[in-house]
Amino acid sequence: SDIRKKLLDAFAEADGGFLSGQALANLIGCSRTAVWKHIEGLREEGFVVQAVKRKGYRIAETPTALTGDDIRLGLKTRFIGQSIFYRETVDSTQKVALLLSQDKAPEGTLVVADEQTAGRGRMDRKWHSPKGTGIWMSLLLRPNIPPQKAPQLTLLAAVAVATAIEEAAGITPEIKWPNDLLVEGKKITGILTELQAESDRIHSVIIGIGMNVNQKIGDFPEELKDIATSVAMETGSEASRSKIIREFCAQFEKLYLMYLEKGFYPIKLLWESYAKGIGGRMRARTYNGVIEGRALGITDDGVLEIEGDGGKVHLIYSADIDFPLS
Ligand code: BTX
Repeated sequence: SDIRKKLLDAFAEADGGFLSGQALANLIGCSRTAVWKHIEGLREEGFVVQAVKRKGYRIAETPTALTGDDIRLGLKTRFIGQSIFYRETVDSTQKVALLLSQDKAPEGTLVVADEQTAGRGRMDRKWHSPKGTGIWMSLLLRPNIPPQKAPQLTLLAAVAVATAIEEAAGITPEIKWPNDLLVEGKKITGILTELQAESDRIHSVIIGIGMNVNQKIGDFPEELKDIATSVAMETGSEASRSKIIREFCAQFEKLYLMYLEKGFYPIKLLWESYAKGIGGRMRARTYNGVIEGRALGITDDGVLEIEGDGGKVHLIYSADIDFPLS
């Protein structure tokens, strides 16, 4: 609610310091009883709120489990993540976001779940989303751009995720075109962009992000052990999922506003600085067959260019990429 949000903003501003009940009531514009009720609500969510006579309240500890309010605590964006829809378990956050988008949810709405029972990747592949370990989220956007430019948003999201992991955890992932983030060749994040559009107009774009954060090797099923990794496996210590989500929201908003104002070019430059495999040989498995050759880079529209052995340059809009090739 609005009161809850203002309360969290006030605590974030106080940065672990005390705020009196009266000061909170004045700041928020509600009664002290309402403040007290919301503080009880925070406690039920797992926040440790200390109350000291004549000093007031302070947040001593945030919950270990992921909660919507924990994500909100200290989120400094204008609209990305300002409306958070958190659930412990969903089938897929993509599905929930689609329903919310049809229900007129505002741009920037973020659906976050602690667990997905039917998380999905591209082409109906499965996305392993076990409870309590990763970030499974979907972001709702309503950009005023032609539908064919929507894939640029996948690349933009990849840059935002890479930067967020860098800022929050101190490791630098590489981006594999178009939608994988890798560390030492292993997948740490996957991105799935889904579009609802007419021929010339976008209704909504839903960007799904699955990030492995606190899994240990034993948490992955056999078939993923050699190809997947997590933030904790790379850094050796557990990371705060809510902090990474806030960092992502801040990075995404900055890049998205820049994109809407200046177009794709600045995003392209950032994307290239994280990209892996450009300049080397790649194999692209597309709907229409396999193309092999040297990856030249991406166009200003985010399309991958591969120069075949005959010298012909192929434009790749959608494919699975293999490299390095042996
Ligand atoms: P993708 O099709 O590029 O990758 C899917 C493939 O990745 C799977 O076939 C499997 O080999 C591998 N994989 C599955 N789970 C994991 C995992 N946890 N870590 C590493 N590798 C894995 C990538 O699709 C896009 C994934 C988007 C997931 C998000 S989660 C929030 C949102 N909701 C939803 O249902 N999907 C998105």
